[in-house]
Amino acid sequence: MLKRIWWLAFPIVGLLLFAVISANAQPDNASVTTTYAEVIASYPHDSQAFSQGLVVEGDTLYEGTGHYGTSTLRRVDLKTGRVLQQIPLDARFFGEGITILGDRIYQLTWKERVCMVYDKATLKPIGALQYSGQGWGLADDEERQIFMSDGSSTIRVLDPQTFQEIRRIRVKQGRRYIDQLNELEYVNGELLANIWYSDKIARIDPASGQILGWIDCSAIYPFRQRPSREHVLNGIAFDAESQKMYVTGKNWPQLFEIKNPLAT
Ligand code: DDQ
Ligand code: CA
Repeated sequence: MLKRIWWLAFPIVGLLLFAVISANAQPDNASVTTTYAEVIASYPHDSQAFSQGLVVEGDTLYEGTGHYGTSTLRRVDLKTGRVLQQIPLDARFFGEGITILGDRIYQLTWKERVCMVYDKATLKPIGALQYSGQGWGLADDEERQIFMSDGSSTIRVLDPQTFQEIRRIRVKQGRRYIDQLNELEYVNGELLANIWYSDKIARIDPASGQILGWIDCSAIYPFRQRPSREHVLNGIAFDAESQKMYVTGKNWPQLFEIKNPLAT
């Protein structure tokens, strides 16, 4: 009698295991939606600019550009694309992401582990901060946190004064890590990151690191029209006042205003 009951345990344990495993393995696309970017307007953009960081305030763009020897920080008129002012970086530096917090502009360098700090009004360098590893994208929450990507699936949250790490965000879709996170923008409580060599923008929950959705920009400047495969989408800018969102890329001839899927 006891022996017969014992054999029953196998299918029961198996069934239980199956239930537990399938409950945990949430499908990668659970509640993750893709929005296709809709172009509202396009403006000229300096095709010499290897865009690495983009911030907008009204009709003024701030742009950081890359490559050794030609990296810059520039103030640009959004509508005409005209460069109003620019500061060259030290030739040893490969310029990366930028962000503006208060009256300071921060600009990362790719492998040089130096973040340049400038006075926003004059673009004069006023200091430098140190960090470890690579520097790719930069953004802030307009309060007390700086977000920094480095090409991995991890985003560092930094103290704006000291660049000390407060915490890390591990970016995941379901249980899959999403890496190659590049230029960043903080939009209405979400963190946006474009993915290197793809035309996609990830919408990230800064608290959990979970992907909330994707913005597919592949139709706005098709790959086949680009002179080089390095000319990737890289640059998201958001103007909180107008709720307008802009994107451009490395050496793209245009900057696009796209419909903001996160508009309030
Ligand atoms: N990153 O922006 C993705 C971080 C780096 C892009 C660098 C691509 C250009 C390669 C040129 C190498 C020159 C030493
Ligand atoms: Ca940005």
